[in-house]
Amino acid sequence: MRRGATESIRRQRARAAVLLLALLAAMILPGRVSNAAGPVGPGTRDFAIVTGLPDGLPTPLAGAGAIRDASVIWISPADGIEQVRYFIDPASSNLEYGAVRGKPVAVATEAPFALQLDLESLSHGPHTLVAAIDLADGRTVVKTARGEARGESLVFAGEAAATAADAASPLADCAPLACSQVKVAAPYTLTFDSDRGGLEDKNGVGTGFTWVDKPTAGGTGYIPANLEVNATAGVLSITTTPGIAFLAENNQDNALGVGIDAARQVSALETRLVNFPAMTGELEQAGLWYGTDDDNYLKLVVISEPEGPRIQFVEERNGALQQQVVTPVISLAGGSAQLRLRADPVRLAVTAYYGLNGGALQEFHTFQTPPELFNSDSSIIDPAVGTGVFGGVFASDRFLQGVAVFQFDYFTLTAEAPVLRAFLPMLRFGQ
Ligand SMILES: [Ca+2]
Ligand SMILES: [Ca+2]
Repeated sequence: MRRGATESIRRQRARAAVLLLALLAAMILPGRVSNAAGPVGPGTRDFAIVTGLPDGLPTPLAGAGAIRDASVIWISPADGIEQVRYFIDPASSNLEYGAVRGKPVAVATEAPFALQLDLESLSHGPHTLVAAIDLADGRTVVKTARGEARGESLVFAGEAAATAADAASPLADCAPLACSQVKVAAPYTLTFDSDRGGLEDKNGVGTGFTWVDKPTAGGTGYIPANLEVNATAGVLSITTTPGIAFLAENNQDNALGVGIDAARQVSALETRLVNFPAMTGELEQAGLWYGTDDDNYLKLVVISEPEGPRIQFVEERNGALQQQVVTPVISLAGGSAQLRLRADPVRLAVTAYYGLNGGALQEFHTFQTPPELFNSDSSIIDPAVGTGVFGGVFASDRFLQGVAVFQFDYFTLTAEAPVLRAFLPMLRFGQ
């Protein structure tokens, strides 16, 4: 009995030690903390494509290893979902519309919104599975998973591997500025009513931005002739080109930004668009971007879709669509849209907010994002710049015949100290 009791205590101690190690690991590896904590609060709940056997626990698809013929996939949680449209290898032109266009391979209209994949119909090789989750409140959330079909199974190896092209040169091209000017200290406020130095507009007036994301497709991406600081009105006007960063396009012009100390602070980027041009449904768009390059970024935009304008929040990861969410059609009758991105390096999460026509800012959606968006990969950081993460404003007319002019009232970068949530369970453990 005594021996048994001692072993029981030993086992408890061993378990406690394992728990302590797990907690320490969670503190060292912020990704674990974020995954364990997950998105919290109303409006930030997120969906995942999951799989499992009918009587088993659901596993997120990316971590599932393989789907075999007995497996189905579904969406978790099911609350608030009206229907799920599943696509396999959709054309990127269909993904560019916030709610996803084209003919789905299946539409699930009842919880748990499941799909039984016909694995034998898939050719050997890589495939992209896309779930367009239409919510009862009119939003559509889009989630993707990439797998490799091998006969009777579909193997999900996690995320798409970074391509060689993604491995940026460690030496940044900061022209026309010096690399030491790129990273800015928060708070950083541009109201466009004076010359703030940095990148100049067509009249030689400084916009205050210090970085242009260089398009992978070529060129500098900096077209000062399309930029104008109107100091009287206090706005920055960007005249568009059709270029965009979306997937393999990588030809966005004038993606203006600043260098951000993304690892050490919760960074909030904010802007307000005013005096909208005619929105003609050709995917004209303008808003905020945040990321490392044109294949690894988030954008939060007002986008003109055929049904009307919407707010769209997108994550592109390694050149592929990772996730996106759009609002129902909105009214811009009041003539302004406020956009905010809040990037949290501890939770590895970015939350989007928007406010319309002078109304209050409301929380839109939170994406879990990779550590690379928080300067985890020092190999791509030029020490002269001191960050590999940037963010700012951009605009594109996309499919419009002609140009659009978008006006930005301000841009701000503010910072808060990150909250180390991992300490909370540590304190409870010690009691
Ligand atoms: Ca202003
Ligand atoms: Ca891209």
